[in-house]
Amino acid sequence: MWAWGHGGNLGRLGNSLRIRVFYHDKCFDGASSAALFARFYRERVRGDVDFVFSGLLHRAGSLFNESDFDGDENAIVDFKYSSSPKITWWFDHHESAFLSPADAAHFEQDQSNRKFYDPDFKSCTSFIAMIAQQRFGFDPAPVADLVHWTDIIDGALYSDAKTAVEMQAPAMKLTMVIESAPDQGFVPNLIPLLAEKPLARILEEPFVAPLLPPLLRRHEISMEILKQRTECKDGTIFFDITDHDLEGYNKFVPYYLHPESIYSVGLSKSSFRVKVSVGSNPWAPQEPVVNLAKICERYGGGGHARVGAISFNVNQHAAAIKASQEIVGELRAAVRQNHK
Ligand SMILES: [Mn+2]
Repeated sequence: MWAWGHGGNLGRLGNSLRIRVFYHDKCFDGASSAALFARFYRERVRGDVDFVFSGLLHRAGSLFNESDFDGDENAIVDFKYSSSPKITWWFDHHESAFLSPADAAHFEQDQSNRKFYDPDFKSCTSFIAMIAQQRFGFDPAPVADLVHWTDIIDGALYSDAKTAVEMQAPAMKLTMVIESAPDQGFVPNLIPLLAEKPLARILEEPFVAPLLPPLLRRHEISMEILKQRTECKDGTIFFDITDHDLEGYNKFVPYYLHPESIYSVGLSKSSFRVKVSVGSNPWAPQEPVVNLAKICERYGGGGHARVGAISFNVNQHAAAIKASQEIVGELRAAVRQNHK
Protein backbone atom coordinates (compact mmCIF):
# COMPACT_ATOMS: atom_id res chain seq x y z
CA MET A 1 0.00 0.00 0.00
CA TRP A 2 1.27 3.41 -0.87
CA ALA A 3 -0.10 6.83 -0.07
CA TRP A 4 -0.03 9.19 -3.00
CA GLY A 5 0.66 12.39 -1.13
CA HIS A 6 1.19 15.66 -2.93
CA GLY A 7 2.75 19.00 -2.24
CA GLY A 8 5.29 17.33 0.02
CA ASN A 9 3.69 18.94 3.04
CA LEU A 10 3.34 16.30 5.71
CA GLY A 11 1.31 18.64 7.86
CA ARG A 12 -1.43 18.60 5.25
CA LEU A 13 -1.59 14.84 5.00
CA GLY A 14 -3.30 14.64 8.36
CA ASN A 15 -6.11 16.91 7.23
CA SER A 16 -6.82 15.70 3.73
CA LEU A 17 -9.23 12.91 2.97
CA ARG A 18 -7.91 9.43 2.40
CA ILE A 19 -9.38 7.72 -0.67
CA ARG A 20 -8.76 4.01 -0.88
CA VAL A 21 -8.93 2.62 -4.40
CA PHE A 22 -9.30 -1.15 -4.83
CA TYR A 23 -8.37 -2.38 -8.30
CA HIS A 24 -7.99 -5.66 -10.17
CA ASP A 25 -4.40 -6.56 -9.34
CA LYS A 26 -1.83 -7.96 -11.78
CA CYS A 27 -3.86 -6.52 -14.65
CA PHE A 28 -2.99 -3.58 -16.93
CA ASP A 29 -6.62 -2.48 -17.13
CA GLY A 30 -7.00 -2.77 -13.34
CA ALA A 31 -3.97 -0.59 -12.65
CA SER A 32 -4.93 1.88 -15.39
CA SER A 33 -8.49 2.08 -14.04
CA ALA A 34 -7.13 2.99 -10.60
CA ALA A 35 -4.85 5.60 -12.16
CA LEU A 36 -7.61 7.17 -14.24
CA PHE A 37 -10.08 7.13 -11.34
CA ALA A 38 -7.56 8.95 -9.13
CA ARG A 39 -6.85 11.57 -11.79
CA PHE A 40 -10.55 12.10 -12.44
CA TYR A 41 -11.35 12.29 -8.71
CA ARG A 42 -8.61 14.81 -8.04
CA GLU A 43 -9.60 16.99 -11.02
CA ARG A 44 -13.39 16.80 -10.79
CA VAL A 45 -14.44 15.72 -7.25
CA ARG A 46 -11.89 17.19 -4.86
CA GLY A 47 -8.19 17.85 -4.94
CA ASP A 48 -7.07 17.81 -1.31
CA VAL A 49 -7.03 14.03 -1.03
CA ASP A 50 -4.51 11.24 -0.60
CA PHE A 51 -4.94 8.01 -2.50
CA VAL A 52 -4.10 4.56 -1.20
CA PHE A 53 -4.11 1.83 -3.84
CA SER A 54 -4.96 -1.76 -2.89
CA GLY A 55 -4.90 -4.65 -5.35
CA LEU A 56 -7.63 -7.32 -5.29
CA LEU A 57 -7.22 -10.79 -6.77
CA HIS A 58 -9.73 -13.48 -7.56
CA ARG A 59 -9.21 -16.30 -5.14
CA ALA A 60 -11.10 -19.21 -3.68
CA GLY A 61 -13.30 -18.02 -0.80
CA SER A 62 -14.25 -14.47 0.12
CA LEU A 63 -12.87 -11.67 -2.04
CA PHE A 64 -13.28 -8.72 0.31
CA ASN A 65 -12.35 -7.93 3.90
CA GLU A 66 -14.85 -5.39 5.16
CA SER A 67 -12.18 -4.10 7.56
CA ASP A 68 -10.03 -3.09 4.57
CA PHE A 69 -12.67 -0.53 3.51
CA ASP A 70 -11.15 2.05 5.85
CA GLY A 71 -10.82 5.12 3.60
CA ASP A 72 -12.92 8.28 3.94
CA GLU A 73 -14.12 7.04 0.57
CA ASN A 74 -13.56 3.55 -0.84
CA ALA A 75 -13.66 2.85 -4.57
CA ILE A 76 -13.58 -0.46 -6.46
CA VAL A 77 -12.53 -0.42 -10.13
CA ASP A 78 -12.38 -3.28 -12.67
CA PHE A 79 -13.45 -5.76 -9.98
CA LYS A 80 -16.57 -7.36 -8.54
CA TYR A 81 -19.31 -5.39 -6.81
CA SER A 82 -19.49 -5.11 -3.04
CA SER A 83 -22.74 -4.10 -1.34
CA SER A 84 -20.81 -2.72 1.65
CA PRO A 85 -22.07 0.78 2.58
CA LYS A 86 -18.40 1.77 2.89
CA ILE A 87 -17.91 1.40 -0.88
CA THR A 88 -18.81 4.80 -2.32
CA TRP A 89 -17.62 4.39 -5.95
CA TRP A 90 -17.68 1.37 -8.28
CA PHE A 91 -16.83 0.90 -11.96
CA ASP A 92 -16.76 -2.47 -13.72
CA HIS A 93 -17.15 -4.02 -17.16
CA HIS A 94 -16.89 -7.75 -16.37
CA GLU A 95 -19.83 -9.91 -17.38
CA SER A 96 -19.44 -11.69 -14.01
CA ALA A 97 -19.61 -8.54 -11.91
CA PHE A 98 -21.89 -9.68 -9.11
CA LEU A 99 -21.12 -12.39 -6.58
CA SER A 100 -24.85 -13.00 -5.98
CA PRO A 101 -28.30 -11.98 -7.26
CA ALA A 102 -28.62 -9.98 -4.02
CA ASP A 103 -25.56 -7.93 -4.98
CA ALA A 104 -27.01 -7.30 -8.46
CA ALA A 105 -30.30 -6.16 -6.88
CA HIS A 106 -28.40 -3.93 -4.46
CA PHE A 107 -26.64 -2.26 -7.40
CA GLU A 108 -29.93 -1.84 -9.31
CA GLN A 109 -31.39 0.07 -6.37
CA ASP A 110 -28.37 2.31 -5.88
CA GLN A 111 -29.19 6.02 -6.21
CA SER A 112 -25.73 7.46 -5.59
CA ASN A 113 -24.79 8.04 -9.25
CA ARG A 114 -21.34 6.88 -8.27
CA LYS A 115 -21.64 3.22 -9.19
CA PHE A 116 -21.39 2.29 -12.86
CA TYR A 117 -21.50 -0.94 -14.83
CA ASP A 118 -21.36 -1.70 -18.55
CA PRO A 119 -20.18 -5.10 -19.77
CA ASP A 120 -20.05 -3.81 -23.37
CA PHE A 121 -16.90 -1.77 -22.72
CA LYS A 122 -13.61 -3.29 -23.88
CA SER A 123 -11.80 -1.93 -20.83
CA CYS A 124 -12.82 -0.51 -17.48
CA THR A 125 -10.38 2.35 -18.12
CA SER A 126 -12.26 3.49 -21.22
CA PHE A 127 -15.54 3.09 -19.33
CA ILE A 128 -14.31 5.35 -16.50
CA ALA A 129 -13.03 7.89 -19.06
CA MET A 130 -16.45 8.02 -20.75
CA ILE A 131 -18.44 8.34 -17.49
CA ALA A 132 -16.00 10.90 -16.07
CA GLN A 133 -16.29 13.00 -19.22
CA GLN A 134 -20.06 12.76 -19.73
CA ARG A 135 -21.21 12.99 -16.12
CA PHE A 136 -18.46 14.92 -14.39
CA GLY A 137 -16.90 17.14 -17.09
CA PHE A 138 -13.54 15.37 -17.03
CA ASP A 139 -11.15 16.05 -19.94
CA PRO A 140 -9.99 12.64 -21.24
CA ALA A 141 -7.57 14.08 -23.86
CA PRO A 142 -4.41 13.79 -21.69
CA VAL A 143 -5.12 10.09 -21.02
CA ALA A 144 -6.17 9.19 -24.60
CA ASP A 145 -3.13 6.98 -25.20
CA LEU A 146 -3.71 5.03 -21.97
CA VAL A 147 -7.40 4.53 -22.85
CA HIS A 148 -6.48 3.44 -26.39
CA TRP A 149 -4.07 0.78 -25.12
CA THR A 150 -6.26 -0.58 -22.32
CA ASP A 151 -8.96 -1.22 -24.95
CA ILE A 152 -6.46 -3.02 -27.18
CA ILE A 153 -5.00 -5.09 -24.35
CA ASP A 154 -8.15 -5.90 -22.31
CA GLY A 155 -10.22 -6.31 -25.47
CA ALA A 156 -7.53 -8.38 -27.25
CA LEU A 157 -7.80 -6.08 -30.28
CA TYR A 158 -4.37 -6.93 -31.69
CA SER A 159 -4.24 -7.35 -35.45
CA ASP A 160 -2.85 -10.89 -35.11
CA ALA A 161 -1.35 -13.36 -32.65
CA LYS A 162 2.20 -12.45 -33.69
CA THR A 163 1.66 -8.81 -32.64
CA ALA A 164 0.18 -10.00 -29.35
CA VAL A 165 3.21 -12.10 -28.43
CA GLU A 166 5.97 -9.87 -29.84
CA MET A 167 5.79 -7.38 -26.94
CA GLN A 168 6.77 -4.35 -29.03
CA ALA A 169 4.49 -1.59 -27.71
CA PRO A 170 5.34 0.04 -24.35
CA ALA A 171 1.84 -0.79 -23.09
CA MET A 172 2.46 -4.49 -23.74
CA LYS A 173 5.76 -4.38 -21.88
CA LEU A 174 4.00 -2.63 -18.98
CA THR A 175 1.32 -5.32 -19.04
CA MET A 176 3.97 -7.99 -18.68
CA VAL A 177 5.61 -6.12 -15.79
CA ILE A 178 2.25 -5.62 -14.02
CA GLU A 179 1.11 -9.22 -14.50
CA SER A 180 4.31 -10.57 -12.96
CA ALA A 181 4.75 -7.76 -10.42
CA PRO A 182 7.67 -8.59 -8.15
CA ASP A 183 6.10 -7.47 -4.86
CA GLN A 184 2.93 -6.00 -3.38
CA GLY A 185 4.24 -2.45 -3.42
CA PHE A 186 5.17 -2.40 -7.08
CA VAL A 187 1.82 -1.78 -8.81
CA PRO A 188 0.68 0.84 -6.22
CA ASN A 189 3.93 2.69 -6.99
CA LEU A 190 3.30 2.43 -10.73
CA ILE A 191 -0.35 3.53 -10.67
CA PRO A 192 0.23 7.26 -10.01
CA LEU A 193 2.47 7.38 -13.11
CA LEU A 194 0.04 5.64 -15.49
CA ALA A 195 -2.35 8.58 -15.90
CA GLU A 196 0.39 11.23 -15.73
CA LYS A 197 3.33 10.12 -17.90
CA PRO A 198 3.75 8.71 -21.42
CA LEU A 199 3.90 4.90 -21.24
CA ALA A 200 7.33 4.78 -22.93
CA ARG A 201 8.70 7.13 -20.22
CA ILE A 202 7.31 4.93 -17.44
CA LEU A 203 9.34 2.00 -18.82
CA GLU A 204 12.48 4.08 -18.24
CA GLU A 205 11.76 4.63 -14.54
CA PRO A 206 14.57 3.23 -12.38
CA PHE A 207 12.14 0.94 -10.51
CA VAL A 208 10.72 -0.42 -13.79
CA ALA A 209 13.54 -0.59 -16.37
CA PRO A 210 15.65 -3.34 -14.71
CA LEU A 211 12.64 -5.67 -14.55
CA LEU A 212 12.21 -5.83 -18.33
CA PRO A 213 15.16 -7.90 -19.64
CA PRO A 214 14.59 -10.87 -17.28
CA LEU A 215 10.84 -10.78 -18.00
CA LEU A 216 11.41 -10.79 -21.75
CA ARG A 217 13.72 -13.81 -21.28
CA ARG A 218 11.05 -15.49 -19.16
CA HIS A 219 8.55 -14.77 -21.92
CA GLU A 220 10.81 -16.57 -24.42
CA ILE A 221 11.16 -19.53 -22.05
CA SER A 222 7.39 -19.67 -21.49
CA MET A 223 6.90 -19.86 -25.27
CA GLU A 224 9.22 -22.89 -25.35
CA ILE A 225 7.38 -24.57 -22.45
CA LEU A 226 3.96 -23.87 -23.96
CA LYS A 227 5.18 -25.23 -27.30
CA GLN A 228 5.82 -28.55 -25.53
CA ARG A 229 2.73 -28.51 -23.31
CA THR A 230 -0.13 -27.28 -25.51
CA GLU A 231 -2.18 -29.83 -27.39
CA CYS A 232 -4.95 -28.77 -29.72
CA LYS A 233 -7.83 -31.14 -30.51
CA ASP A 234 -11.27 -30.30 -31.85
CA GLY A 235 -10.34 -26.62 -31.95
CA THR A 236 -9.59 -26.58 -28.22
CA ILE A 237 -6.13 -26.22 -26.67
CA PHE A 238 -5.31 -27.77 -23.31
CA PHE A 239 -2.16 -27.23 -21.27
CA ASP A 240 -0.94 -27.75 -17.71
CA ILE A 241 2.04 -25.67 -16.54
CA THR A 242 1.41 -25.99 -12.79
CA ASP A 243 4.90 -27.48 -12.35
CA HIS A 244 6.43 -24.19 -13.57
CA ASP A 245 6.34 -20.75 -11.95
CA LEU A 246 4.70 -19.16 -14.97
CA GLU A 247 1.59 -17.35 -13.77
CA GLY A 248 1.50 -14.14 -15.78
CA TYR A 249 2.48 -15.88 -19.04
CA ASN A 250 1.28 -14.08 -22.15
CA LYS A 251 -2.19 -15.52 -22.68
CA PHE A 252 -2.00 -15.23 -26.47
CA VAL A 253 0.93 -17.63 -26.85
CA PRO A 254 -1.33 -20.71 -27.13
CA TYR A 255 -3.18 -19.12 -30.08
CA TYR A 256 0.10 -18.05 -31.67
CA LEU A 257 1.24 -21.68 -31.48
CA HIS A 258 -2.11 -23.08 -32.68
CA PRO A 259 -3.71 -20.58 -35.08
CA GLU A 260 -6.40 -23.15 -35.94
CA SER A 261 -7.70 -23.15 -32.33
CA ILE A 262 -10.97 -21.61 -31.15
CA TYR A 263 -10.74 -22.14 -27.37
CA SER A 264 -8.04 -22.76 -24.80
CA VAL A 265 -8.06 -24.18 -21.28
CA GLY A 266 -4.92 -23.85 -19.20
CA LEU A 267 -3.83 -24.77 -15.67
CA SER A 268 -1.24 -22.59 -13.93
CA LYS A 269 -0.15 -22.19 -10.35
CA SER A 270 1.10 -19.50 -8.01
CA SER A 271 1.77 -19.42 -4.25
CA PHE A 272 -1.90 -18.95 -3.35
CA ARG A 273 -3.98 -20.41 -6.15
CA VAL A 274 -4.28 -22.93 -8.93
CA LYS A 275 -5.87 -21.09 -11.81
CA VAL A 276 -7.94 -22.53 -14.63
CA SER A 277 -7.84 -20.04 -17.51
CA VAL A 278 -10.52 -20.44 -20.15
CA GLY A 279 -10.13 -18.32 -23.25
CA SER A 280 -10.99 -17.99 -26.91
CA ASN A 281 -8.74 -17.25 -29.84
CA PRO A 282 -9.33 -13.62 -30.97
CA TRP A 283 -8.16 -14.64 -34.47
CA ALA A 284 -9.98 -17.96 -34.62
CA PRO A 285 -10.95 -19.28 -38.08
CA GLN A 286 -14.49 -19.74 -36.70
CA GLU A 287 -16.29 -17.37 -34.34
CA PRO A 288 -16.34 -18.69 -30.73
CA VAL A 289 -19.96 -19.20 -29.65
CA VAL A 290 -19.71 -20.61 -26.11
CA ASN A 291 -20.11 -18.06 -23.26
CA LEU A 292 -16.99 -18.68 -21.17
CA ALA A 293 -18.07 -16.45 -18.27
CA LYS A 294 -21.09 -18.71 -17.78
CA ILE A 295 -18.92 -21.84 -17.76
CA CYS A 296 -16.50 -20.32 -15.23
CA GLU A 297 -19.35 -19.11 -13.00
CA ARG A 298 -20.50 -22.73 -12.64
CA TYR A 299 -17.19 -23.46 -10.90
CA GLY A 300 -17.16 -20.28 -8.79
CA GLY A 301 -15.11 -18.26 -11.29
CA GLY A 302 -16.11 -15.63 -13.83
CA GLY A 303 -14.96 -13.14 -16.43
CA HIS A 304 -16.12 -12.09 -19.87
CA ALA A 305 -18.00 -14.02 -22.57
CA ARG A 306 -14.75 -14.56 -24.48
CA VAL A 307 -12.31 -15.08 -21.58
CA GLY A 308 -12.74 -16.24 -18.01
CA ALA A 309 -10.97 -17.95 -15.14
CA ILE A 310 -11.52 -19.99 -11.99
CA SER A 311 -9.28 -19.83 -8.93
CA PHE A 312 -8.82 -22.82 -6.66
CA ASN A 313 -6.98 -23.08 -3.37
CA VAL A 314 -3.50 -24.58 -3.81
CA ASN A 315 -4.72 -27.58 -1.77
CA GLN A 316 -7.58 -28.12 -4.28
CA HIS A 317 -5.27 -28.99 -7.15
CA ALA A 318 -7.26 -32.16 -7.97
CA ALA A 319 -10.50 -30.18 -8.20
CA ALA A 320 -8.82 -27.72 -10.58
CA ILE A 321 -7.65 -30.59 -12.81
CA LYS A 322 -11.13 -32.11 -12.79
CA ALA A 323 -12.77 -28.77 -13.69
CA SER A 324 -10.28 -28.15 -16.49
CA GLN A 325 -10.90 -31.60 -17.97
CA GLU A 326 -14.67 -31.18 -17.82
CA ILE A 327 -14.43 -27.78 -19.51
CA VAL A 328 -12.09 -29.10 -22.21
CA GLY A 329 -14.57 -31.92 -22.87
CA GLU A 330 -17.48 -29.49 -23.04
CA LEU A 331 -15.69 -27.10 -25.42
CA ARG A 332 -14.45 -29.90 -27.69
CA ALA A 333 -17.98 -31.30 -27.86
CA ALA A 334 -19.31 -27.81 -28.70
CA VAL A 335 -16.78 -27.43 -31.50
CA ARG A 336 -17.64 -30.87 -32.92
CA GLN A 337 -21.32 -29.95 -32.71
CA ASN A 338 -21.01 -26.49 -34.30
CA HIS A 339 -18.44 -27.16 -36.96
CA LYS A 340 -19.20 -30.54 -38.42
MN1 LIG B 1 -10.73 -5.02 -17.20
